[in-house]
Amino acid sequence: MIYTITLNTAIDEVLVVESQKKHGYNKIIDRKSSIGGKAIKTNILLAKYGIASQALGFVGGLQGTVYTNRLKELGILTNFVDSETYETRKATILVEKNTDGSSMFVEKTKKLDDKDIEQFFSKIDDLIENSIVVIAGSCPSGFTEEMFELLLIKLNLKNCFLICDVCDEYLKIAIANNANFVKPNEDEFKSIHQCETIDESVVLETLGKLKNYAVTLGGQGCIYKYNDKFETLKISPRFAANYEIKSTTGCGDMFIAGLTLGIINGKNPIINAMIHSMAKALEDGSDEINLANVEKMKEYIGG
Ligand code: TA6
Repeated sequence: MIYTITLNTAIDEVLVVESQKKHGYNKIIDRKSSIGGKAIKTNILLAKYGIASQALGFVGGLQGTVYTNRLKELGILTNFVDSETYETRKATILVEKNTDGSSMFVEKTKKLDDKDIEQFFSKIDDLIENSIVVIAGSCPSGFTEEMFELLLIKLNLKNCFLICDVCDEYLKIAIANNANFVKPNEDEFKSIHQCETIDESVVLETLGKLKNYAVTLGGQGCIYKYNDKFETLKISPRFAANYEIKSTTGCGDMFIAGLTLGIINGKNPIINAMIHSMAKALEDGSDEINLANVEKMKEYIGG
């Protein structure tokens, strides 16, 4: 079984406008509701390929009920702690058609209580061993750095393959605990290593102790190491010339989802990560991907 842990769930309201008029009248030309939170995108992608997975983490409030029901409709097994104090957040994602930029506004989280934490760790103790586990996204209030480290230690002791898409102190904890794969983007990398530009030497210097990792560089591609292969993978400028990039929000999540798929089916995980991430950029929704576009992305990787 593949497990994902989305500690901080959210429902994303995606608003599409021509281009944002600050302090002005903005006509919404499209809106959609996406399933937010980071690790959950792995469940969503695997479900599209008919691969079973289980989603853990925290939900709460009315949004939490909606969140869980939508996942069940997708055939995803959910095993969240349903908190009485914490609430699944609402995020608003503003997509501007005339740029490939999108802006995200994410609610502050309410606090988990001790009962929630206890329930969560007993699920981890009872459920998971010898599995691939994707942990991605922020931690809600009440889930401390110490708890995050305890989670990694427990999963390591259970012989799990840990894929972590986290940032700041949590990224440092994932590196210190030898996560099997980490994926900082440019900002997240710079949050743990001050540098002007990210090149292979600073990546090796910062992440070199890990066996597998990728630093994603948006439309430029990524610098990765996987199974002792270290290289830079570029995205050809022909990609943006041939396709309308609608929204890059969620591309990092889909990178992790594609990587997990590649590990499961034994096909190059990093290429899988890239082509699914690129295909997601062609959609407005933060959880959206058209599988018919995925293979077409391959020709744009490299020169
Ligand atoms: O990366 C996109 C996204 O996962 C959105 O779906 C939105 O829910 C947000 O980021 C959640 O990120 P966070 O780090 O707050 O868990």
